[in-house]
Amino acid sequence: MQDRAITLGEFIIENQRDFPYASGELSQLLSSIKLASKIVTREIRKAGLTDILGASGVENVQGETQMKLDDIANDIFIKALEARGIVCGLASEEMEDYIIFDKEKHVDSKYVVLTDPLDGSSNIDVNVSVGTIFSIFRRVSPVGSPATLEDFLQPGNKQIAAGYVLYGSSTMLVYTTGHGVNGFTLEPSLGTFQLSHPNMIMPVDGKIYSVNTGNYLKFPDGVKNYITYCQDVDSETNRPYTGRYIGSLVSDFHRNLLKGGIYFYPEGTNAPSGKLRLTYECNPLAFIAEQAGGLATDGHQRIMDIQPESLHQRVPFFVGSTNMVKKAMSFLGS
Ligand code: P6P
Repeated sequence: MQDRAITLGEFIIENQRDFPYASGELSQLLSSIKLASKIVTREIRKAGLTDILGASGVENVQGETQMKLDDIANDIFIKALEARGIVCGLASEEMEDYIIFDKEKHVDSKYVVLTDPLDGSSNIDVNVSVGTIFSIFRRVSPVGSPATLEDFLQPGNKQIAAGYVLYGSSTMLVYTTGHGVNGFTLEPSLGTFQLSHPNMIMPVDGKIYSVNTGNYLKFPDGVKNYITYCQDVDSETNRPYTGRYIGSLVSDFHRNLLKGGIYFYPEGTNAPSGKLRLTYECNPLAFIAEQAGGLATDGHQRIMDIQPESLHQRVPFFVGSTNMVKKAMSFLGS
């Protein structure tokens, strides 16, 4: 009998003990994310043939141009998560406020989800890979009552699961429940995610740095000095490093997770607190990074120790190989 890779559903059941408050709840939750990611994959793979490329004509709460697929992906995740009765509310980059799912059907729901349903969507029109990022918390408000803002503003160290979907040359789902990181690749002919990257480990060192050097003049001196360090010639420390910046966070993060590297979006005069959002971009990727042996900080403190003050709060973000992030921090006075 030909061996086949274990499916995501089989993997979850085998590892159900890893998910607190178990009784199959993780499998239901991830199953809805699986379904949504397959539907998003279908929409993305034919985007050039349907009228879903380009801007939607509105701006999101960030004041950024919303792409048609941002809105479509957001709706897909809302419907998929609402269909299962275990999530009581959802916060998303595409919505100013969180939404509470129907109280009757979700009266016993224990979890909330925060997501960037389609990060890097401006790349869609030029056929560059994009991603979904998600973060899962156990609610802190009483079960049986509507979700509250407090449920969504928990520090990242309270996450019970987090992950991303990369819509790249293949569609991959990578997640953690705090017991390591595992990657699953969508087998399109079967429509199943199959374990392709078990126990993912981020190299503690790397030779790749990902930053938008177009903002160089706007960066603080410490960041400029670290970029110069990356570009200096020093064979003993494998420098100059290679610059790789796709402009799609999930893609840059995933490559650095596999090969080693650092991604950073620091504060600058163009973005006083950086660009990336703490709750649904930095926290979930920080959870993945740390579970894979990497590190994620705002340049000074662990991302997952930051107490969020608002849903769309931005923070400077340095994430990747531990030794590279620590080196960058040393240039920032940390
Ligand atoms: P910039 C996409 O909008 C995103 O949130 C990340 O995916 C990406 O890394 C970053 O912003 C790109 O921003 O300012 O370099 O174009």
